[in-house]
Amino acid sequence: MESIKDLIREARAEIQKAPTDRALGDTEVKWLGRKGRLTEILRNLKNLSERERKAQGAEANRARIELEALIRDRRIELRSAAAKTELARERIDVTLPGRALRHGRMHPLTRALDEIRGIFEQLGFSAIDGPEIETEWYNFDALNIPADHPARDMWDTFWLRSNQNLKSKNEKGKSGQKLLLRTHTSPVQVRYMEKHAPPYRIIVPGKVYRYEATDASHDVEFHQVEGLMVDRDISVAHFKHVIRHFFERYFGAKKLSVVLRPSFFPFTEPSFEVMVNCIQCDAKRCAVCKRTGWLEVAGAGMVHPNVFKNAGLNPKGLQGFAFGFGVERLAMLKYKIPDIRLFHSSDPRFLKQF
Ligand code: FA5
Repeated sequence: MESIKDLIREARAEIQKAPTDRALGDTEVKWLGRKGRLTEILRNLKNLSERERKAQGAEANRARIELEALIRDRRIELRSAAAKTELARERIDVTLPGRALRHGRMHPLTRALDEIRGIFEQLGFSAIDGPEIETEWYNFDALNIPADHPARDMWDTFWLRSNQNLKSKNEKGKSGQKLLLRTHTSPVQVRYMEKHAPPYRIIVPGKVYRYEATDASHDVEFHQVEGLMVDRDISVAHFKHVIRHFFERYFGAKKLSVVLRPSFFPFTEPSFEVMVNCIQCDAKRCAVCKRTGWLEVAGAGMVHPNVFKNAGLNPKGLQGFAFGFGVERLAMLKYKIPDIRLFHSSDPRFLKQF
């Protein structure tokens, strides 16, 4: 039988040399495991004479206790060294410059819509909503644009396939009406007048859709703001004042010239195109105003009597103006944005400028 003293010496050296916790585990198994060398000695004690058994048994038990203690100490040593290495590796250098947080910001269109709403609210106009999925009646017929009228071509339309579920009273009993994505915010004029008694002073900011090719100033989905002011004696002079005040405030211009050019909309009579002097070049003639010194900013006119009738009102003694402008186009002018498609690009280089 090996001398227990030699064994202990050998085991002690191995324990001290174990480089890792895992290697120490192997050493522990090698000496104290079920088939370990010291375990073997303890197991063989029964084959010895009683005298030898007593002497060796006591020595082997002492050896076991000593090895267990050595292993425990070495394990603590190795684990704390490993933890130190880990901590050093994970050390955070608090003096390194931090990464700047990117702040979210308002989309330029949201800003434009908020500003527009704010200016009109100060003039006593209330902002009203309407549905984006509209019936043929509200988008066209009620606005004095009957089917087959060539004026329908002014608005290239996205028609929807489903013609179901149009039985509500609002649809004037016209169930089976064709549905479409509204091409302008004007249908809300009729929807509002049906439910409220005059006088009116509303704006309708909202999304509209047109089935047309896109380019730098045309999109298939854009925003309009409709305006409607109706009472017994509202005239073109009132309109001119309101619209000039609005554009002066929106563009931050001290004095803006507004010119109404004759135009045609089936739902207004007379109808105008609203022109303002170019805020970009101050009439010095630039590419934005196509060297005319004027910008076309809205369509407008005096509400046609047929529109009052279609909303269930008696047009006698009622008069007022309506207008509609494109929000993207106004924001493009104000912030010098060269292409309308940038609004939907989600490009952070564009968005972070606002
Ligand atoms: C209309 O939509 C009329 N409903 C406006 C109106 C309201 C007239 C009330 C009279 C009374 P128009 O199709 O011109 O009109 O469009 C109005 C504005 O929407 C235009 O001046 C323009 O600024 C904007 N717009 C029109 N088409 C597009 C497009 N494809 N992309 C972006 N903006 C557009």
